[in-house]
Amino acid sequence: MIRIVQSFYVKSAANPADYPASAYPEFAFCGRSNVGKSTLINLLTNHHQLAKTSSHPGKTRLLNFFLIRYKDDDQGTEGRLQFTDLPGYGFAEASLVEQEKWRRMISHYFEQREQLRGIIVLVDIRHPADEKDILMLELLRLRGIDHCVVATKADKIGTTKRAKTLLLLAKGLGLKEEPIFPVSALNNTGLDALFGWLSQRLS
Ligand SMILES: Nc1nc2c(ncn2[C@@H]2O[C@H](COP(=O)(O)OP(=O)(O)OP(=O)(O)O)[C@@H](O)[C@H]2O)c(=O)[nH]1
Ligand SMILES: [Mg+2]
Repeated sequence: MIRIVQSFYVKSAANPADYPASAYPEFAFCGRSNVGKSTLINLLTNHHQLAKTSSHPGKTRLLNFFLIRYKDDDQGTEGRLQFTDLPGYGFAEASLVEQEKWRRMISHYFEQREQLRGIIVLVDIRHPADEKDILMLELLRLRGIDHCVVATKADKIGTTKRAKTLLLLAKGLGLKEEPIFPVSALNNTGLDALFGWLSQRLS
C-alpha cells in the first residue's frame, strides 16, 4: 500500500489549456460543497494546510491541482501522482450562470484529462442519498470513469448505527460494484481502505 511522503500545491485552473502539463496518474475529489473534499486531501497528504478548507460552502471554485510523492514499501517502489480538488456542487447561492460554468469545467476535465485514473465521490454520511450525487455517479458510469465513494464525517454517526447507515446510503445512491468507505477527519479513521483503492490503481 502506498503512503504519501510529500505534497505540493501546483496551481488552480478552469480551462484545459491551463492544467499542469505533467502526465502523472491523477485522482480527483468531487462532491457537494462543504462535504469535506479539501479536508480529505489534507488528511491523506498529512498536510493540514495544503487544500484550503472552510465552513462556508463554495470556497473552491476552480480545479486545484496537487503534486504528490508516494512510496510503496511492500513493492519497494516510489512515484508521483496528482490529486485534483474539484469545485463543489450544490451550494444554495450558486446562480444558474455559475452552475453552467461548473458543469462545463467538470465535463471538460472528464473529457480531456488523459491521465485521470479515478474519481473519489464524497457524500456526507448523515444525509440521505442526494439527487446531485446520484447524477454524478451516473455520469461516471456512463463515461466509464473508475470511481469510489467516501462517506465523510463518520464521527457524526454512532458506531452502532454506522454499518446500517452505510448500507442505506449505498442503496440510495444506487451503488453497484463501487465501494463506499466511511472516513472521519476528526478521528483520522478510514484512510487505509482508500489508500488500498488508490494503490490498486497505480500498479
Ligand atoms: N466532524 C467532521 N467535520 C468534517 C469532516 N470533514 C470535513 N469536516 C468539516 O466540514 C467543513 C467543510 O470541509 P471542506 O473540506 O472545506 O469541504 P469542501 O468539500 O472542500 O467544500 P467546498 O470547497 O466548499 O466545496 C469544515 O468545517 C471541515 O472541518 C469530518 O470527517 N468530521
Ligand atoms: Mg474545498
